[in-house]
Amino acid sequence: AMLNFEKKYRVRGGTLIGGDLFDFWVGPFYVGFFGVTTIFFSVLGTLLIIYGASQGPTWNIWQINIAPPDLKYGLALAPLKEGGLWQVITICALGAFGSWALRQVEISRKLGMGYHVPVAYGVAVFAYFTLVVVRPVLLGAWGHGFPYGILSHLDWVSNVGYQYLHFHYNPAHMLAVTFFFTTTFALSLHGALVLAAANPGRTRSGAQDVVKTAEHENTFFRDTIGYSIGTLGIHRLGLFLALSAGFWSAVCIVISGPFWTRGWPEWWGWWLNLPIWPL
Ligand code: UQ2
Repeated sequence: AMLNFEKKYRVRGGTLIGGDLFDFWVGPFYVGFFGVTTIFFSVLGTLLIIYGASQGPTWNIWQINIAPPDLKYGLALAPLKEGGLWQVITICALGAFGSWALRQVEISRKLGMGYHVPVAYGVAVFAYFTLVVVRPVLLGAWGHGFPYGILSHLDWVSNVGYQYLHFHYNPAHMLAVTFFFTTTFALSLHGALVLAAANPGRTRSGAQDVVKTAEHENTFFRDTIGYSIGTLGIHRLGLFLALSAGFWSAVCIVISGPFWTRGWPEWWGWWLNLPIWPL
């Protein structure tokens, strides 16, 4: 069933491809050209993962693994059962993610909104793209991509980390981790503040109190730390922090190998090499 206010948002237009052809809804879902391509790539990719699992040694959900090609194949296409499946699944994943982003763009245009949502989503896709395409290409082999499997991708992260001795000394990794933590900190402050304003409890006379306003939210933070970033500001800050986390994650992995091949602790030698130290 459609809520009666929903009708007013079911407007024509805003499509990038296909004109009116796919400009319709199925139940609550907008379809569009990119809805069709999203379904196509998602279903094909999922079936290929299931086929890959059927060719492997186990159906144990934790142990299923679809590995990228051996390094000897370089940047060429590999035989299906020797990493070729991983290559096709990667194409399906990027096809689905790209389609999903463009579907967000079409819906944004249809509603006359900014492109903030597809841009934000695009940063997550960019981080994945960096991991499975940019870095492998820079290193000269698809075998540098990560394997698709629950435990196997964890092992990959651990092994690649140890390859650089102590990954936490990677300065871009430090920035990424700091942004991830700051994002959760900001969201916890924001979530708590909004819920606190919306759930005022009872007044001293015992009557149910009314919901508080943005002025109360500002006052809470001015009273506690002398500064309020504001109701619009907290959302700008949250978007910046979250996108920065994804961005520096991509940077920290793409520089590991293509830019720096030794242990990350050693990178900090630049500090000791400054010409400011007495003999
Ligand atoms: C705020 C505000 C909100 C908020 C929050 C703040 C009224 C509803 C959480 C407070 C946030 C500040 C002071 C920034 C903290 C900085 C970092 C890096 C975490 O002022 O406006 O709107 O939700």
